[in-house]
Amino acid sequence: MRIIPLSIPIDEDYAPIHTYQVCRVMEQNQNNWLHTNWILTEGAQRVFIELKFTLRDCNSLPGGVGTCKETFNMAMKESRYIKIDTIAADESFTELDLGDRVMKLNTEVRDLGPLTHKGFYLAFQDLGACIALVSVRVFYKRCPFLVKSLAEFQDTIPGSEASQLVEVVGRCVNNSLPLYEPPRMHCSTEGEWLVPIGKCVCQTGFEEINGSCQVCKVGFYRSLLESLACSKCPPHSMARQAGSTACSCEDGYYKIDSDPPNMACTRPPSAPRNAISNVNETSVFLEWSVPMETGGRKDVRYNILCRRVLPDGRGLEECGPNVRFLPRRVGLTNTSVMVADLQSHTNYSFLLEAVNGVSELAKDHAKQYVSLNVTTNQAAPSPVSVVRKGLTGKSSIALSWAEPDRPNGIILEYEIKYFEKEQDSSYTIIKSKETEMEVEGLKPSSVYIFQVRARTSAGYGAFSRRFEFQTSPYCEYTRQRYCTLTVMRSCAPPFRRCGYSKAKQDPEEEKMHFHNGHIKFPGVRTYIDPLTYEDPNQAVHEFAQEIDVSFISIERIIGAGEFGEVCSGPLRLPGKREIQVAIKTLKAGYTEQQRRDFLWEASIMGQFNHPNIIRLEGVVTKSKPVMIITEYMENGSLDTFLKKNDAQFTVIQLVGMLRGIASGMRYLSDMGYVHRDLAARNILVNSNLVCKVSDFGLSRVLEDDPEAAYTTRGGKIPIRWTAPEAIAYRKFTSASDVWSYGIVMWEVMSYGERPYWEMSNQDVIKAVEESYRLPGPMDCPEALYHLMMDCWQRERSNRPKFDEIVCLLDKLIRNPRTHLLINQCHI
Ligand code: ACK
Repeated sequence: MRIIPLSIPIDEDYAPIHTYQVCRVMEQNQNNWLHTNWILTEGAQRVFIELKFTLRDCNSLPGGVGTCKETFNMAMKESRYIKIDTIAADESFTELDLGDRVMKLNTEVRDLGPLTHKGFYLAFQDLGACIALVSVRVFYKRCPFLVKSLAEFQDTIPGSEASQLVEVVGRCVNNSLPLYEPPRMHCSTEGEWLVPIGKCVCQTGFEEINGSCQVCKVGFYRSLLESLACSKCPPHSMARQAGSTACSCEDGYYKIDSDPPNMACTRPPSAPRNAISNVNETSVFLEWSVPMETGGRKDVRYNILCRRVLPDGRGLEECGPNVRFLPRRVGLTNTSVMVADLQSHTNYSFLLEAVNGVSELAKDHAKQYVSLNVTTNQAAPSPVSVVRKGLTGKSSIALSWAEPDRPNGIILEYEIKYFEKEQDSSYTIIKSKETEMEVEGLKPSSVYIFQVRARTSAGYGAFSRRFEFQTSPYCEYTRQRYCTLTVMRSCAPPFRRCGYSKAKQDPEEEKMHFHNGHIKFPGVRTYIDPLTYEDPNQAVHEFAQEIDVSFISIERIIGAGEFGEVCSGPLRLPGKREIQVAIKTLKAGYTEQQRRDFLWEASIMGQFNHPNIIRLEGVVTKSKPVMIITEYMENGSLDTFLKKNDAQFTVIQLVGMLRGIASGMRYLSDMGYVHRDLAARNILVNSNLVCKVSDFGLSRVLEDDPEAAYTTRGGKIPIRWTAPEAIAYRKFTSASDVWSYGIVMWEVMSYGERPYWEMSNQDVIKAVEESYRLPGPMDCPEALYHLMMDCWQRERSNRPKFDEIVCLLDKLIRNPRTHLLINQCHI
């Protein structure tokens, strides 16, 4: 190609620029070519070509445009020429610009790839333009050598495609290694490192400082790849060399595999302290304090070695397998143990040893014991182990049994307890001096449970296990089964029990009947009003056990009571297993009257012992704050619990809850106690859905001084739950409790709905007076609503008694389809 320099262009600094020019705009059929030399690719598969050029505006040419062009072509050749692109100028120059000698320089970049040969030619084709090519720069991009996250990535040539990423695996620098996976980076066509994956970390014994791995100094260690830096050795350990991956324990100190590397080395504990024993017949309760020195560990456990002192100084013999340790003999976590079934009148020596996680390693560490010598007392007989059935009739069973294995004295008599199977809340006890007897007055074709225990001058032994025997069938079977209540009425006058039958006894045998845990005969146990005590403190201590505050830990606040916060936490009474309790506290600054009122509840609650009455564990009165400790009910109060679990229970589950409440109320009414504030909010629910009656605070005040109750606490009278006669003239009786129970039934069946909704108390009194009654809750079985309505009879003597309610609910639970007729449970 012939190159025609048109003029010598200059740059901004007026320096001449050498260019290749062509300008044959007036001549026809131009085809001028400019070729480069062969350009080596150096392995690049994609190259960039940057052109700088000027181009003359055809319109500005004197004498018309003619064949003038304003573009030129760029081509490349590996094996043959291929057009890369037609290049046009962003800016073209005119005559005027020429005169001013101002360059209107254009820059265009094109990329080229994939290249397959070692090199190529470039060529520029002019078809009749006026061009000056100032520069052609051919280059390719690389991702440069890089050290990142302790990994080296080599200088890398990008791939041939425009958006291709080339994955490069890095090499970990000295003394480092990949964490989880080898480190990787990606080289883009723009020569940039992108998307880092994985990383290297210094190997253990080294730490990263300024991008390289430096050895840990003496006294320091690094054991985990995940930790950043070397750490100082924990107490009682050392690292004698640089680059340590762990520290070794000083003499006399140890570590077990499960100890974390940053934990101090530890040693075995010293002996337990302040060991004491408490003998109860043939049981010994041992208690001690934690060792002075735990060895720096939290896993201190205790082992007991029990040895019997042989008579006449013949030495010691290990206690045999018959001795029981509660909760166990070795590995005790608490500082007490109950040792049971020792021999009576025998000397024992106990060694108490404290151990911890490193005791096994410290072979040469002399074991440290504390020793206790104990003499057991007279003991009750061991349980009767065999009870046999003899002659059996339709209403009698003959029994015989063997003397206990260890009578521990002369047997004075035996007690035989029996009840109809699955009716264990009501049982009968008879006594016999012989090892046999005939039990009479039983129901035909019925299964009975029998248990026997022996008594010596040391007291009763434990009952035998349960033995199950059945009576023979009865010819008038159907009538008997039809309604046990009819039979009961005729044969067992003092016992108002559904399905209960009385045994006829030998006059020799003394007989007592038990009704849900308390003796019913010869006299019915009744509730004693704490008011009958001159000194209220005496009443509290008569019925409530004083608990040392050190046995209680308050863990959280669960609510607010009338006198202070209600909390919960564990109670650890010596010799008893730990239980969760609720703790009612009396807030500071109380008056003497408030203290009495607060403890009053405990004096009442302490008299009750029934599975459906909240159990009092004891009181704390000797330290402050004064507390009432009761069993803990995981699900809190019934009304809140039901609201939280709307529509979550089956009818049978709800009836089961109601049955429990009725059973608790039956017990209270049998005790002669009128609750006066029975409502779902005063029922507590445990984790097994067992409902228990609570809140024994209000009744006393009303009983004591009705006027005062109405003036000072009038707002608290639970109008919606209270029977009309109790509202009108304070006639509080078990029958008014039954009315309240009907309201509780309604609350339960409607999952905690407020009785009479938002009606005012005045409107409720008026509506009830005018015979309005709450409607049946949604999905409430007809039979249950009937029962509620019966509880709300205006005439209180027409309301059912609690034992009838229990009986009816039992029937409903046994056969949900039963249409309940109260008459079936009348006595
Ligand atoms: O509805 P709750 O959770 O149940 O809130 C009240 C709160 O304390 C104030 O009385 C709860 N509460 C009371 N006695 C006990 C208990 N024995 N067990 C569990 N929670 C209790 C009650």
